[in-house]
Amino acid sequence: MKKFLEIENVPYLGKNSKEMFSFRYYNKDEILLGKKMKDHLRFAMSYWHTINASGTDMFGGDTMNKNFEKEGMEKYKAKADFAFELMQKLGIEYYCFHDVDIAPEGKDLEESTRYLEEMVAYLKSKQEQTGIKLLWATANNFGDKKFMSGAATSPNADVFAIAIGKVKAVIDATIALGGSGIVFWGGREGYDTLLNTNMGLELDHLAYFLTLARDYARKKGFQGDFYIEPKPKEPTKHQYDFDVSTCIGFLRKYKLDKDFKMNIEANHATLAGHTFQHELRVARTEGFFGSIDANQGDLLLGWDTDQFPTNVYDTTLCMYEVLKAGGFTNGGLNFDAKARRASNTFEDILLSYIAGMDAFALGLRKAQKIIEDGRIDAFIEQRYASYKKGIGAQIQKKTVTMESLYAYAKNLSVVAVESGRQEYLESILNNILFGE
Ligand code: XLS
Ligand code: NI
Ligand code: NI
Repeated sequence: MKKFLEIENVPYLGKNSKEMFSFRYYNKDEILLGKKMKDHLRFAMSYWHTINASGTDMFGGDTMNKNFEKEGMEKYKAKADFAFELMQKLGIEYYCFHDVDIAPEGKDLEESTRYLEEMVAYLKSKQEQTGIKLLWATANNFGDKKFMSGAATSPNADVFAIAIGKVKAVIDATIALGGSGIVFWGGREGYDTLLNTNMGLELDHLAYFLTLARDYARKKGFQGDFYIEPKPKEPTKHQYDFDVSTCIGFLRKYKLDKDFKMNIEANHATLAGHTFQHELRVARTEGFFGSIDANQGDLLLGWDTDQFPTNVYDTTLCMYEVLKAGGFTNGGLNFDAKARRASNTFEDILLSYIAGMDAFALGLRKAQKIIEDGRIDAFIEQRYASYKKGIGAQIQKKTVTMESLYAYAKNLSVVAVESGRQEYLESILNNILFGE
């Protein structure tokens, strides 16, 4: 088996390739539906899982060392070198980070910001050398002890102030690096017990926090998107950003809906009791589709396992929603995913990205087939045909009244509701996925 350092880049060798370090479905410059695959998919590397996570879990320590035998700032520079080398090998053009992923933390906000700025300058030069871009950045406002009861929703005002200060530094970093998004995932913005929680106050604070961030970033000329990343629980028992619907209601209430979209994570959708496709569909229908944290959970485990996505049904239905939403604008597919604890070599990092990228490339190819095949879309269209004529057309035009509908309906005795044909449609999906 080849070693990480021996692999210059991962080539596309087609679906019959037995070469371990090759793409079988992801052919980045191939045109599908008028666009290069890489521009449909806009893959991004997540710094926290890929560059920092080292296998630690609740029951044991590191299984991998990603310190490159360096300390302090030098360690973070070595990590950045590795990050860009990895992205180049894989042909990944975007990355995402938290403030604390890219730079060490200082004794206070001022010192941390200085370190961050130094690393931003370093990353900027790497971006210029390679053409790799920042997809989005975010503030880690959940890891440190002071955030134990939340950040924007902390009962302590000093914590609110430090947290927004960190967001300011992240906004400045995003602008400096030309990033197209800023993510807010409310790690501990929620509660563990209502016995100690003023929910109304916390929600108001959260909205004010986001408003301050939005206004500051816009004032500084940021034109990209702000994203809320919904998640129902973990680490708190109940997170305020529960799911896409909840977040949209919140954003509309506080008049943040023009600037904020959704960053939808597959594993968070399933934790909320939804499918990944459901969350994407809600966002698309409501005009909030933004970006995606591409991963998958394990349905037998009740937490955010952040596995690399390999389930082709899910990637296909995801890409179907993305295509129907008109594709990504500022967003992309960020692999918020990590190789398993026991997949602990640098080669595994490559192999897990290859698995995820190929699963989405295959999903894109299959989603295109679903659309071109047309049977599923035609079925849905036909299913609502009663709204195209007669009383249905009037309902559709909203020209009826309660009285007119009553008069119409009062003598309808036999109503022929047609079959939903679920099993037939599932077999069509299988036919499209495996029919050749
Ligand atoms: C955690 C989240 C997190 C966000 C960024 O569950 O997915 O990684 O994507 O803070
Ligand atoms: Ni995420
Ligand atoms: Ni997550």
